[in-house]
Amino acid sequence: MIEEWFSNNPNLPTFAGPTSLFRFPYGNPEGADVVAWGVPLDLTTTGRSGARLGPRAIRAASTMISWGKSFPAGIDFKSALKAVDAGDCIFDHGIAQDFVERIYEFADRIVSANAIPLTMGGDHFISYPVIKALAKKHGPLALVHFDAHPDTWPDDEKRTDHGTMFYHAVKEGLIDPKKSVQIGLRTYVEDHLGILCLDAPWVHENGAKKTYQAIKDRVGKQAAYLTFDIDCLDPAFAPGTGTPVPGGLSSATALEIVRNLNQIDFKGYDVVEVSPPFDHADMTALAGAQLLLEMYLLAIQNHLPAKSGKKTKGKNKKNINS
Ligand SMILES: [Mn+2]
Repeated sequence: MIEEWFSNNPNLPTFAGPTSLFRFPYGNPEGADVVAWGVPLDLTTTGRSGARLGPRAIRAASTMISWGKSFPAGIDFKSALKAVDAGDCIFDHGIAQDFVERIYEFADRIVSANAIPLTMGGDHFISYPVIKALAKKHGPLALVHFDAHPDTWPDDEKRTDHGTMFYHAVKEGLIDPKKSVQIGLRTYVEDHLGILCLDAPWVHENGAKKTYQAIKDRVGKQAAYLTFDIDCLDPAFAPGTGTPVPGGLSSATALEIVRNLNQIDFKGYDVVEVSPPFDHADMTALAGAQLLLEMYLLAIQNHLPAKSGKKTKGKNKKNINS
């Protein structure tokens, strides 16, 4: 029956059945802890397009890792939280000026439902309206930003693209640069706007452990947002992207860093810039899906203590009173 297709049935074939992210059931944000959703937009790319096909490819690739328990912690992630796939943000590609508001509305609905957005891009611009919706609730966010590019190139007020949206986000006070950090960069920008930059050579020299420790030191207890542009990975590991730059992180290094970002108060996560037309053997889509799984596991670690803490507190109170 249809519900079995979304269950943790070990006999569920990876090559057939539904392609929601991690085979989460489809559903609305209200009542969910984590909401996966896609933003199939690539209208602001400066290089090769195709990231509009990213959400579909990431979902399909995710069926390969949607079963069993997580590695290495052995978390039964399918039942740890209430997670849903809320589908894709819909906008009319013929009304380009409309899409910022459409993405913001979708993100705001997730945030208003007290759920954590787990977003699939789309080009990197899509992080901007999501951050805007989160900052409205939580104040300026610490940005943890994996990328080959700074995306803080200066821009004027009338335009934004996938290389300038964080310039606007800092200028608008959506991001707190003093608490923010960029990882894996290998393109030059004159001004990082006060954001700490651990560029790719720094990560290669210092390794994963010093990198995640530096990120945690930088962010502290600030409400944070994790965004992963897949081009942070070397093109050898992620060829399917619009603006690849040689000299990037390996999948192994990136996964180790992200896996160890527990104890950061992430309010949302995304993976962007997966462009299936330039991919081979689904390797970039699979890397994106694996990173989203690591982010979801972070959400479980961060969310569960709060949930069970509330329950315990309630129970204790009741016991004392009774
Ligand atoms: Mn990039």
